Amino acid sequence: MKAQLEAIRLEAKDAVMSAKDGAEIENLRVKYLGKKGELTAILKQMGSLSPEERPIMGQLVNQAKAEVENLIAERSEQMKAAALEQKLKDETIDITLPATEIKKGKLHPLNTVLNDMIDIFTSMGFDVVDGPEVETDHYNFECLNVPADHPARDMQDTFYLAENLLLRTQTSAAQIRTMENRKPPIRVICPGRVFRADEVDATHSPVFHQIEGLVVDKGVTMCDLKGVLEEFAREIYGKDTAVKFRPSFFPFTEPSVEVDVTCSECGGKGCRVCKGSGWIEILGAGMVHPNVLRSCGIDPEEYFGFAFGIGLDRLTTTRYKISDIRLLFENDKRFLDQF
Ligand code: 2NL
Repeated sequence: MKAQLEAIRLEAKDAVMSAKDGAEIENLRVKYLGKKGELTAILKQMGSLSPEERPIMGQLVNQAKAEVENLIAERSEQMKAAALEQKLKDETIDITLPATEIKKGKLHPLNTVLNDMIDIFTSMGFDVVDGPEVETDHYNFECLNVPADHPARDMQDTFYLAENLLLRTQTSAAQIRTMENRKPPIRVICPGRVFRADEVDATHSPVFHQIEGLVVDKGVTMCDLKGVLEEFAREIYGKDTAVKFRPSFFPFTEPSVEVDVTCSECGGKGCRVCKGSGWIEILGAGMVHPNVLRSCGIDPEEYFGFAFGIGLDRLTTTRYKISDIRLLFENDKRFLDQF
């Protein structure tokens, strides 16, 4: 019986140590330790032994059972550890693989050009101010020396919301408020959306964008206006850009000018873009009309100012050679992805 036990013990040990998975281990547990298992069977045979042999044999069987149990536990642990190892190996991330591309958004071309302009003017000491898109007749026209019977009102084909309430036709009102609320020296630019009842075509839109600027201080002259606007034009169009000031008229400035730069398409030779003239008009400007200063509580005997208005949409279409202003507002992703 002893020899039989020893054979079972060795066989069990071998079998457990070479078991390959949990199911096999479980089968072995049943085979050797189960109710009908081989070691249990030996215990049952003990009736045939002498009373002296019985306890010795019982101890041996129990030792063998304990040993097989320990082996099973040990082998299970080993297999769990090996499985974990394998799992970690299988799930390793290869960090040398190229990453999936993250799609970054980008600025609308109008905002790119606007940001450039803000950089240029803030570097010259201007603040950026903001205002509402719905204005009163008073701030949009009256304060700007455009009384009710002025022909400029007809020219602007304004969107009225009520008798004295309208969509602003220029961003000047924000600057009027700045003059009311701040003491000179004043240096501000005011970018924003403006509205006119224009017929839509390749160069006109009822919604467009403007950047107005205003400087008010003692001793400000037309030379300051020229210096600031020449510097601006050269920053935007390049160092060699020629800048031309032509006399013009605006109700809110006197004298008034329109400013042209050498056509960036043909370099001044004349082409389709500049309609053969070699020049492109980029802005209107002038010395702030004394009536405008007075309407904001600034004494025109003591202070002078200059102001300008720049169309952002035109600047953007010429910079990027965009043939139709409507492309800026349709927001077709295929178009916008090009910038
Ligand atoms: C243009 C050019 C201009 C102004 C806007 C302005 C603002 C204040 C006082 C005086 Cl608060 N003027 N703005 C001046 C000259 C021209 O715009 O082409 N407009 C249609």
